[in-house]
Amino acid sequence: MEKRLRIAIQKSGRLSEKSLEIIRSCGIDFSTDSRVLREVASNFPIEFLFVRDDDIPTYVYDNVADIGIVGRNELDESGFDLEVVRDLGFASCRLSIAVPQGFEYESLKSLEGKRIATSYPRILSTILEKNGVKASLVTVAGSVEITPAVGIADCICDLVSTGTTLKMNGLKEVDQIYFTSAVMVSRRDFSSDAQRYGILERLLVRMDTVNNARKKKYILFNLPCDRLDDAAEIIGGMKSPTVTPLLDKDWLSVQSVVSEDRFWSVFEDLKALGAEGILVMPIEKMSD
Ligand code: PRT
Ligand code: ZN
Repeated sequence: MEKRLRIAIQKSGRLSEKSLEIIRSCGIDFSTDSRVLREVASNFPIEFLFVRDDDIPTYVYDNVADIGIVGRNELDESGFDLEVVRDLGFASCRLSIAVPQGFEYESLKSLEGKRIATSYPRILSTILEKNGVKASLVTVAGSVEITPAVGIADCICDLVSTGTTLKMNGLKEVDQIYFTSAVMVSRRDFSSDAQRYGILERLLVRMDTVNNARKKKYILFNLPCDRLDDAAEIIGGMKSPTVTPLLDKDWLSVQSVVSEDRFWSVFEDLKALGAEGILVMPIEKMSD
């Protein structure tokens, strides 16, 4: 029987939708019934396990799943030595120290001897240790923000994205100590399972192809013939722009690919150079 790549994905939460979208953007079809914990794709050898995000590093480490999509924070907090095969960049946020009004904070040293509530004791204690700070950690699974108000901690260390939750609980973010986003992980020795690893490689090629395309735009414009060299310079890095003659012998049609981050400056410079009829198109897939 053909082996399948087993991927662990968060069942329901901040990572779920985007994780599934990444797989779908690779042309992989599957149905998602929220009651089902296991699902098989119809057109690619991949099987999904829908689980809590905290369990994903364990499942991958214990060979229950081959790969998983999880926040780097959960991976580091788990302590399992897994391979990060791709940083996916979404669900990014930070782990911050936040204090109530009246708490004088200057640096991590201000935490000496304090009680800090957190759901990330491993990550926090590593950072405190590196900075030579001794504090007592109060580990809580959730609602960390409430702990100073109820008197079980002096301050907190928690994930922050917009900062609204801290403000609503009368806390002030004073130090950003760790940054995280979603990552795809595998076991370090996974390549020894040649068949399943081969499926992962196929998946990664598809993911990279889609990702490459998202960062680029396809641009097409008409240009007076004598400006072609200048246009090539503006676009830059273009090995072989496709240049097509037009019926009007003084004009050419030029096509190229431009990265998203440079797009507007290229567009404006081409316009200033005399380019006309500039068409810009998204690219769906792109291989190097
Ligand atoms: O049920 P399960 O265990 O699977 O899910 P969960 O509730 O443990 O996790 P979930 O879905 O909340 O978060 C999954 C991952 O998303 C986290 O591990 C992070 O990697 C990432 N992420 C990104 C966040 C946030 N942003 C975030 N803002 N995780 C949590 N928060 C919380 C934070 O703890 C705080 O309570 O949101 C609140 C702060 O948000 P702001 O916008 O008010 O600052
Ligand atoms: Zn969780």
